[in-house]
Amino acid sequence: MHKFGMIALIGPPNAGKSTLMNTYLGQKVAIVSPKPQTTRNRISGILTTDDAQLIFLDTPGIHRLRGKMNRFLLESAWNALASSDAVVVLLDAALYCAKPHLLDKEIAPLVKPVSEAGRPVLVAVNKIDRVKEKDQLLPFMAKLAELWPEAEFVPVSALKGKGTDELLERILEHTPEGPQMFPEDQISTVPLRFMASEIIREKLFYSLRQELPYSTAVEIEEWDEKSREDMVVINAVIYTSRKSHKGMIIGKQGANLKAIGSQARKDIAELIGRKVHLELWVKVREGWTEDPGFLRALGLGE
Ligand code: GDP
Ligand code: K
Ligand code: MG
Repeated sequence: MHKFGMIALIGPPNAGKSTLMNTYLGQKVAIVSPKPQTTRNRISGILTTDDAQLIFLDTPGIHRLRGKMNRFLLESAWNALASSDAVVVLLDAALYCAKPHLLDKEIAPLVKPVSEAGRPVLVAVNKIDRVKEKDQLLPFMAKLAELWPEAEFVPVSALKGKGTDELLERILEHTPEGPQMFPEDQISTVPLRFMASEIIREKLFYSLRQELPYSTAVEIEEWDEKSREDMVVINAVIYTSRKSHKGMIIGKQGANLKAIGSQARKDIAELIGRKVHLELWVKVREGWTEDPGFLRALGLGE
């Protein structure tokens, strides 16, 4: 029997949703960073095995947010839930073992709305590699089971790939029968050029300090596979909402932008399996996070 299903990955920012998806796909599809809200759009990853195909819907973290863009982030998480066959809720076990009160603040509010969506719920108790006192884990799991009686619990480390096979088996138990929908070498339902723009955004996140990356967006202006036989030529624009940020992104004598560009070029080349020539530009566009037309153009709004 062949199975096909959509699996929503939800949970607070930084729980490890994007990391888990990338671990399953063995390739970087979703951007990962230690900063919350790195995942803006809903990104899907396709896992194809001999007898199943799973579409993982990676979502932005569910938390209280303000502003138009942020409302979109929240909506996209709930939409993923609505179109899924099963939901995996990720949580950072190390965080809640150290600060139990955060469990009530961040996870308890999810129980009712997620359970009411009527999908099977698997809770991936993540980052167990970081739980220092291992004997904390069992009482913690017991507390979780009390909080979320309808859920199944699987301790994992998404980063180290521990417990992830077990989690996958449990996911497959809840995956309906269905035919393979995508070719086996396709890793995402999202176009490559969008994935490339996400890679550039990831490098921005790593290289910029504080709040700055949240006011940036990346648009691929040109994706040329024909002009040059040996490589793909890509032109991308980094938009920022403030003039003062432009200089920070570019850095002294362009050093920062150059570093972002060379790191992104490597990852994009790996993603598409071809050499890449990448040009990055920085443009100021004031108020873009509140501009519905521009957000739509970036795929950040309906
Ligand atoms: P998301 O916001 O839920 O998508 O979380 P990310 O996947 O972006 O991960 C947030 C941070 O947690 C990153 O720095 C990851 O490397 C880290 N992380 C994710 N899973 C694990 C894990 O199992 N163990 C450890 N130690 N770190 C993890
Ligand atoms: K993150
Ligand atoms: Mg993410």
